[in-house]
Amino acid sequence: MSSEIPSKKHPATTLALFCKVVDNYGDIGICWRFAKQLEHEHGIHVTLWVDDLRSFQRICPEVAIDFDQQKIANVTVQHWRDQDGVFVADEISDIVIEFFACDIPPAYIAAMAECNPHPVWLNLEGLTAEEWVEGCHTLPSPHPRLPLTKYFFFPGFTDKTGGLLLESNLEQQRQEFQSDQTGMAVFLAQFGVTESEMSSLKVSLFCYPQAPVSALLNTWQQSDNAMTCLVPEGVAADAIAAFIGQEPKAGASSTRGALTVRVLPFIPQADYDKLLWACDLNFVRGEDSFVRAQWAGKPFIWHIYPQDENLHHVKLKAFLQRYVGTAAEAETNAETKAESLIEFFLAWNGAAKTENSHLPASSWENLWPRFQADMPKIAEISNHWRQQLLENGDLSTNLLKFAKAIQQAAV
Ligand code: TRH
Repeated sequence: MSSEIPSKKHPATTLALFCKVVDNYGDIGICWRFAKQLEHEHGIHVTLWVDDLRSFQRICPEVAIDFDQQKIANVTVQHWRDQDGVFVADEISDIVIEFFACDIPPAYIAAMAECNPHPVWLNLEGLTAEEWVEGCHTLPSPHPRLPLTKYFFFPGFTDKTGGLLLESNLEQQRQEFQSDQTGMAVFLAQFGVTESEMSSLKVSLFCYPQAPVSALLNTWQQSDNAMTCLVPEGVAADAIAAFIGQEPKAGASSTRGALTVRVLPFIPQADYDKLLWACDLNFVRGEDSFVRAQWAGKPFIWHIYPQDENLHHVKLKAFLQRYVGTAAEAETNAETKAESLIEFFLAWNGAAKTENSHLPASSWENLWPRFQADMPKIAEISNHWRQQLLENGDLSTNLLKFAKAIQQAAV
């Protein structure tokens, strides 16, 4: 190598994270959380390359959509406009991460090959509880032409995977928030939640449009106890509009029978955890909110991202197997396994009994009281699960450890 080629420092201090927003908020949601943690907790200088600043702005209002480059929370945010561009070796980060196998610009890859040593190149994959992930985690994939190797890095639920994103102070923040009743009331009051609603059964609702929301709202309306459903603007819009009888804009609300539905503004990501911590039951979806609900340790229902040929049902069942199965195994009394939780997960995702079939309204009326009666047991399962996940370490730390091992092996 020529002496003009810069030598990279050890340990790694720079990292480029490439994020293509496929849809919704999960891609940027995960990358933003990850970038901030690397920067703040590990002192890594992160450049987050993102192609869709508008989606980013929805979860992080500080984002300016017309800047090519900006610094937010110390992270350099680079608008990734296209695959063009000219790159030289000294612009290349020590660690380069493609999120969800997005293709990074060819000139960037060519410049990576010019670096000495080469950067650590990782493909950060999507989360699934399926067993095959353990066999693929950290597998190398040599570039067909260039002297570069890309490694697969899988988040996951076991110690044979990369673990889950978790900030080091999250647990402490959660405990502080939940032990401060006044603070929690102030947080909820900003969304119009009244004092009597504070003491009702509080539910946050985040799901895809296919979820059987109307049937559930109808059941809750007839519940024996008061319930408050907090739903961010844009979520389950048709069902919410039908319930409240008006456009489901932030601030809109309606009470029918035992149920009050309140439409919240879409909350900045930093506050979304607080909503999960303040509620008794959380409906979450996709990947990032799903993981946050697990750290919240409250009962939750997951609406999985739908995939062709019901592939998502396989993933859903793989998760349930681990989540309910492991928790039940750990108990001496196998009765702690909550059947109603499994039933709810499957029914909410159209995976009950025959594939793709949603439960008829009468079945929700039967399922909900059983689920509600099981909630203390389900809360125990959630807590047990959270403790177990903590033992796998967190994704950022695990990934940096792996990157360091690759760097050391290359020296
Ligand atoms: O938005 P999602 O459905 O995102 C994704 C994408 O569809 C992606 O393509 C797919 O691969 C992935 O799911 C599985 O759900 P998710 O992952 O929960 O991301 C939502 C993000 O939005 C998360 O970071 C939390 C945040 N959020 C807020 O900041 N404020 C809110 O009010 C809500 C409801 C969510």
